[in-house]
Amino acid sequence: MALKLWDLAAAEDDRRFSPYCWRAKMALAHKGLQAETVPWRFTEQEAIAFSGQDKVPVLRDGDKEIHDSWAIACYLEDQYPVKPLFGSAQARALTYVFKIWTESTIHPPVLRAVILDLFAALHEKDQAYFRESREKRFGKTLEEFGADPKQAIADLRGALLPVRQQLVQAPYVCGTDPGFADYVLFGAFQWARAVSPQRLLEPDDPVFAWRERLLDLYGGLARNAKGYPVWS
Ligand SMILES: N[C@@H](CCC(=O)N[C@@H](CS)C(=O)NCC(=O)O)C(=O)O
Repeated sequence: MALKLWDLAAAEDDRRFSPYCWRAKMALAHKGLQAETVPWRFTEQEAIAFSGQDKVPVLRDGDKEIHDSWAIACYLEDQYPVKPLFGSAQARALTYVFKIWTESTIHPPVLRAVILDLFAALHEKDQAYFRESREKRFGKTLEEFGADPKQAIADLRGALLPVRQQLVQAPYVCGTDPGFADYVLFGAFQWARAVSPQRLLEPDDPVFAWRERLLDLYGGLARNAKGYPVWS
């Protein structure tokens, strides 16, 4: 297979929890492309050293190497123009803003809600690295960072307001059809679902119904992936 994606895995090879890798997998499926996914752990730096950096997703397409989920989306859009992920130059620019918003406003409360479950789900060879690198980043212990999942979930639900306003008038963030902005936000939910039974959304939330639609796309690619059932 020409396409290969290095994809973050937890203790089990098939528990894939990176929000950035989920974006890339949904984008590949959107384009109708099949990729072999390679389970990768934080401490397997040498396996992706060929990319010249230390993070996943990394995509190999024939003799090309692309890393960073945004770069992968742009590469797929330009290389495989069928079924656009953005649709226009303006939409690409606005999706970039949405990606930054998601990472700065949505990722933090999701991580606060699930971090202790995530830590428990990691491969044991990754646990010391994860604890040390994240505690340095947060300036507190994992236990302190994840001490109030209830508040984190309340913060997340509040932060989703602009998306919720859109989802009462259209099935997707991108309107009538899903696009890369949907996959960017959905990655955050797959991150949580892969490692934690926390109930992030209530069934009467329009974001819940949107997540159901995303879970069902492409033959249930995301729903069939190892993770906790979403509550209904
Ligand atoms: N901006 C990058 C971020 C990628 C990223 O942070 N990936 C994480 C996994 S979720 C990673 O590989 N981290 C390696 C590490 O922390 O050492 C993207 O959008 O792809």
